[in-house]
Amino acid sequence: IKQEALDLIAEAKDVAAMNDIRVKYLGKKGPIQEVMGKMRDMSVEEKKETGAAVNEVKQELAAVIESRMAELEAAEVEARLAAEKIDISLPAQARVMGGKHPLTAIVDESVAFFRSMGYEVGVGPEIETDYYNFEALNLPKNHPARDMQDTFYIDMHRLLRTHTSGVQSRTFEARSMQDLPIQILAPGKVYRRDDDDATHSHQFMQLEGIMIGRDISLAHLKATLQEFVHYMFGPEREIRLRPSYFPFTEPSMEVDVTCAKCGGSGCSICKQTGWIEILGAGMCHPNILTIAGFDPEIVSGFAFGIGVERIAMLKYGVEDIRNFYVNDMRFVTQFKDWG
Ligand code: FA5
Repeated sequence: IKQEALDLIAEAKDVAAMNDIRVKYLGKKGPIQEVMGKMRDMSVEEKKETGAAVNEVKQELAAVIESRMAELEAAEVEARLAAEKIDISLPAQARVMGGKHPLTAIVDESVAFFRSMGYEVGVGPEIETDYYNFEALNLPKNHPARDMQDTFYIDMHRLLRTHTSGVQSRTFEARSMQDLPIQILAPGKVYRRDDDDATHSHQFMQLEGIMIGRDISLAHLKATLQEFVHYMFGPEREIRLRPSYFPFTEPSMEVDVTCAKCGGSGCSICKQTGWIEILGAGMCHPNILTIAGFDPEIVSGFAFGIGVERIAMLKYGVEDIRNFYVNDMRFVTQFKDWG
């Protein structure tokens, strides 16, 4: 029995095999236990002799099994460690980093520019009241100019703001003569019931700029916008002010920038005019200042509303505004390193 067990032990390759051998030879149903069971019927003399022999075999086998088991266990741990070893020479897996959305990049750049000119950043709610979006901006109910911006109404008094100009009314109302000059830039989303096409979206972004103080003139407005355009598009780009109409500014104007593609000579992008419209602006209407409690004889100011998508389309050469909103990774990842 002993030799048979020792041969098997020598052959065993792993801890599991050794366990089987231990159970087979030293377990309750093993041959050693069987011999010990038979000892009951033996004479005292035989019992003594057999007992001593069986015990010796049992102890020897137990010792051999134990030491072989320890060896095999150590070998298995070693093998596991070798297999798990981290290879620090392997190249690291590159982490996929996100990037700024092009519209966020334009807003951030604009905020940096206007901050450098002394503007603070303001915000207004996207769900606006009829009062701040229209009435306080010189657009009483039934005013025909309300149709200029087709509105998503929530109920009789609340709507999704159609422009960021509500921030004008809120700002003027919250400030007084002691706060002059007031310079605010308010970026944000706006909503209109426009049909989506290559240049119109039912949800888009505007940057509202407001400056009021003493002796603020159209020259300040023009210089501010010219500087902004140079900062955004480069020093060779010119602007022109075209007369327009907004109920909250007088005079009102639309501002165009020279077309980058043709440099002003006319092409398909600028519909042969050489110019592209980017924003609406004007001098604050005396009624607006009066509604807000400022004396228009002493205080004057200007405001402008820039279309963020328009700027991004011109700057990055994007031909369809809807690209900004469909989250196609092939489109957005192009701007990853630009912001
Ligand atoms: C306004 O919204 C005025 N509140 C701007 C203003 C502010 C005038 C302060 C005077 C003083 P307008 O509707 O023209 O104006 O919109 C301003 C800009 O938003 C446009 O020049 C254009 O760039 C952009 N815009 C207008 N409608 C859309 C649209 N559906 N999709 C994308 N951009 C648009």
